[in-house]
Amino acid sequence: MADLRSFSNILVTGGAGFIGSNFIRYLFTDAGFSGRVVNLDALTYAGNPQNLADIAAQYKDRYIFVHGDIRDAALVQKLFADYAIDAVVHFAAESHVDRSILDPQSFITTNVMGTYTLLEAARQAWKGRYGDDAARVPGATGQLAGTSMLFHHISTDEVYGSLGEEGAFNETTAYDPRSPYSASKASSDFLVKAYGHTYGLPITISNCSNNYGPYQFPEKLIPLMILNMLEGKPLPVYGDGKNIRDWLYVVDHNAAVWTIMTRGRIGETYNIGGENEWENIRLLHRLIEIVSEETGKPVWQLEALVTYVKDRPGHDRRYAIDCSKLQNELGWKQSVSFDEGLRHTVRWYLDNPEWIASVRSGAYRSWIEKNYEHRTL
Ligand code: NAD
Ligand code: TDX
Repeated sequence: MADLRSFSNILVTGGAGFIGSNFIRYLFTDAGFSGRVVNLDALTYAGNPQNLADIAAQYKDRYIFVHGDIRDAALVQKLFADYAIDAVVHFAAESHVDRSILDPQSFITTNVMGTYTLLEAARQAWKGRYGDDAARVPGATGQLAGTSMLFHHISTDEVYGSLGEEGAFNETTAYDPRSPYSASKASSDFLVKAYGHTYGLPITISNCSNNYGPYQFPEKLIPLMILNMLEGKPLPVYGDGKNIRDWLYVVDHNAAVWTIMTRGRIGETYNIGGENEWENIRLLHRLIEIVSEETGKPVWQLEALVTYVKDRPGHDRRYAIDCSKLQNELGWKQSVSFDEGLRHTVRWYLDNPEWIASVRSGAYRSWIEKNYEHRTL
């Protein structure tokens, strides 16, 4: 299928985090992108510019890192002007559900206000270039033929709420966010949709299931469990361990994002998923087998670390994604099997002890110490 649009200067927000850094790597190494990337990241505890040290060295003229905040309107406006931004991929967010339960404020300011700040800067910078507000025909997409501007918003399946034993979320499922994190992401999705409808801003949105892979901060289930196994620490399973998540390898997520950016219909939402549902406890047993095979630690020794702890408040029971729209309309398919992806991820954490040491900064450790109570019975 032919690409509908191409870009010259892409503003990636949150490009020092897990998915964003993998996305920038994907742009330079797999996507055939020949333009310039501006990576705007505030370097919170989750942002690590080292994730892209090799890319920064290799693509000096085409990769620009800006240490700054998406809530800083003057900075964001200046970036649009200075770098003639024609596309935004908006990853920057507070992303961890447990943190949102303990301290929701930054989730609201970054995920909601930050998204608004970016949308407004895009609207002002692109005014008149995609069909300006006054001239726009109501109901039209707002994009003029031949223009390539695009605001792509990265969202999550968590906005749809929690499923029972059957069924899957599709793009028409009603929003029902249940944690401060998912409520803040839902709010940002609505703002993006509103800018599309009201101002004709050329937008697309993707809602993806749980990602895993290299560079994921070790607060999320898979890297936390891998590192705790390596260090002989307890493996905390929330509640009865039977909550279900759908898992997708991060590179497959990013390939889907690029597919939507280059070929997706303006104004549309696309769900992205792995068709790969796992109960947390079953996933942990599989991970234990892989870590055992890769390290020689006996399975029984790792199994002995499994510790059931108090459940996450409001813990969503099951997520599952119907991504047939993306598959049928745009021809996206995932390429990495779960077993392959998990093994690659385990090896990556084994091979990168310096990365682990660097993300385990004082700030991260003190957060865990302060909040560890939440994790124990
Ligand atoms: P992450 O926490 O690893 O990275 C977030 C990045 O955003 C960090 O580099 C951080 O420094 C930056 N950031 C935070 N606040 C900022 C601010 N105010 N200004 C500028 N930069 C800021 O998150 P992730 O897992 O890579 O998730 C990226 C996006 O994907 C998020 O929008 C998240 O909601 C979404 N998402 C994640 C998953 C998942 O499984 N991780 C699944 C679906 C959707
Ligand atoms: O120590 C743990 N023990 C445990 O049982 C942790 C950290 C998690 N869990 C459970 C909670 C969830 O059921 O494992 C599951 C996965 O937890 P997380 O890795 O925290 O992910 P989740 O809450 O599902 O949210 C993730 O996927 C959707 C990302 O963090 C979000 O950013 C994304 O939007």
